[in-house]
Amino acid sequence: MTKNEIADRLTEIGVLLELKGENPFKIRAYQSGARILESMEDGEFGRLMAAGELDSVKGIGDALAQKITELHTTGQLEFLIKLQASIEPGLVELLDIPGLGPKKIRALHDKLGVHDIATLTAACNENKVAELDGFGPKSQEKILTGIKHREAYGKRHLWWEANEVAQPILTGLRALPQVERTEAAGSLRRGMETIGDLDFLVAAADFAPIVAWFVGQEGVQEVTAQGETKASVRFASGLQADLRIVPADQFVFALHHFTGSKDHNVALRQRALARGLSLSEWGLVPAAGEGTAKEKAENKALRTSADTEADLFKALGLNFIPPALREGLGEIEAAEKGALPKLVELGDLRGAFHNHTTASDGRNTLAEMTAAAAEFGWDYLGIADHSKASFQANGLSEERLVKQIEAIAALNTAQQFKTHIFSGVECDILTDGRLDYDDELLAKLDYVVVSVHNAMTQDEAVMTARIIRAIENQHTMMLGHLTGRLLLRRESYKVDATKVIDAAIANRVIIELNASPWRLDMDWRLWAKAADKGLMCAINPDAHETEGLRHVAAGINSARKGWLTKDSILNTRDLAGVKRWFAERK
Ligand code: DGT
Ligand code: CA
Ligand code: CA
Ligand code: ZN
Repeated sequence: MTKNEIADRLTEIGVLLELKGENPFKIRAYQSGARILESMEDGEFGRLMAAGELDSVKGIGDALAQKITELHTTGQLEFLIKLQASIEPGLVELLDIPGLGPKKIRALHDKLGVHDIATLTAACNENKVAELDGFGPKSQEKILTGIKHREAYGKRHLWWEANEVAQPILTGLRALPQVERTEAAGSLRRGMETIGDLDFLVAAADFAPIVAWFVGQEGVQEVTAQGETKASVRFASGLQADLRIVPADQFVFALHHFTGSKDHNVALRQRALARGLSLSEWGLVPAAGEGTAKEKAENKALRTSADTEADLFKALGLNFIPPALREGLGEIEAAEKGALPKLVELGDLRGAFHNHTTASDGRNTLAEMTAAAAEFGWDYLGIADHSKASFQANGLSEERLVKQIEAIAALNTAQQFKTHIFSGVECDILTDGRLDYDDELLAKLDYVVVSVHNAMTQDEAVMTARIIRAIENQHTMMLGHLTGRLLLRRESYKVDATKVIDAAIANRVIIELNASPWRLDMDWRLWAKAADKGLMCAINPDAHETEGLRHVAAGINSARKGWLTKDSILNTRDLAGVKRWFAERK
């Protein structure tokens, strides 16, 4: 870790200690340590570190020198990790609000019981902050404005919600006569679970009318930048969108560049350089010679032409790399060897498991959910309502679950729908890892999904053992939402994913890819390796209403980012195939 990064960590320690109300001398030691490092020259720092003489610097004592050394050599600091874990995440979030430092947050916490943004908002609305010593009506006002700003502008956005904004913009752009080609690029195109901003790319010769349309769209709250060939706008939700317009013969290069990711771009640019070529948003040109990349690219004679991204990749000796895989995680090496996977597609899904009905906390009945699945053309639909321990979700008692099994059997017999219904359950994993129903009842179901819904603050070892015990239950066929995270809203519970994955493989238990746009759990970053080891996946919408079945599309995004193929996803199999899988597992 570099000197300046270390200084940042020391500053962070100071802030966190202050947030905890620790001894002011201790706090000051970290603050001044950070300042000393910042003003030190890199060479001097390196020399002192190598000689082990950091503690000879005035203001850096033994303890601080040790921590700096640990950060420098390992890039981590045990002390900081523990400190971070010891503070409520809600309190740390409050630091983002302008005008609120650690001291003030401490006062709000101690005097008013404020521990996150919601409780702070409530305290302001009750005028309690205005009456507090050291605050006042003006600072209360400022805090409220800060909270509103943060909610509206400061955050990332769910892919699902960003895509709902993006699609009509694409449709609008395509309808303009000047627009020759257009695509959404950036993280949206790569299918990331959250989106910082939207990036639109247009090929055209006549720029002005397109820029005018873009900044004049309904819903634009502010035009944050406007030029001849580009513009940026902000919508009421806080989501921002960038537009760039390029000549048609640069479109593919610009599309590739602005699709990213940055890591992928850097790696691909290096590959180009190794072949004597320079790759940029303007084109692919010889690296040597006169002129900047842009000047060279403008010289058509030099630019390799490309009508599609496949041409671009081919010019670099690569197979086409789907945007989902462009994260700089080995995709270029695989493309070179012709070893890219044939990624799963939305059209591959034949049904889905883990869906709720009005029997627990869903908003549509069994028949309505089945009708919606039939309309999708799905061969089967799995119903997995909550179990009795999830009383807050109206979980089913034994009697009610037996009734549901009978109702599903009757619907299947009546053949009212083309879609077959599987009887499942989303059974709570109790705090010690036992399941919420006894074996006799679980045996009556087609399949059992097990999930954690309570005691989410258990420490990692306890939580991991709890989930593994549930996986080892002979009736368990799928594990629901591995970490319980809610994107942009709630952190994961602590669990050792590798151990759980290994246990699932050993017990032939599927881990779901919960496709709810708020979850996308298990995370795509874990899938490639897990599937390689033999883990099976099910893309489960966790639908609580008919509309929710559509969320499988978000799950497909993550599955693709996780390099998954049809073979490792149960719900790409046909009805007979799924029945066979269930039967073999029993
Ligand atoms: P986001 O918006 O935070 O969800 O993520 P992206 O990937 O959409 O990032 P954004 O909007 O900042 O930029 C779009 C793409 O443009 C990015 O994925 C790669 C490319 N790009 C942007 N800045 C750089 C850069 O400094 N270097 C390189 N190589 N590429 C960049
Ligand atoms: Ca972006
Ligand atoms: Ca952008
Ligand atoms: Zn659940």
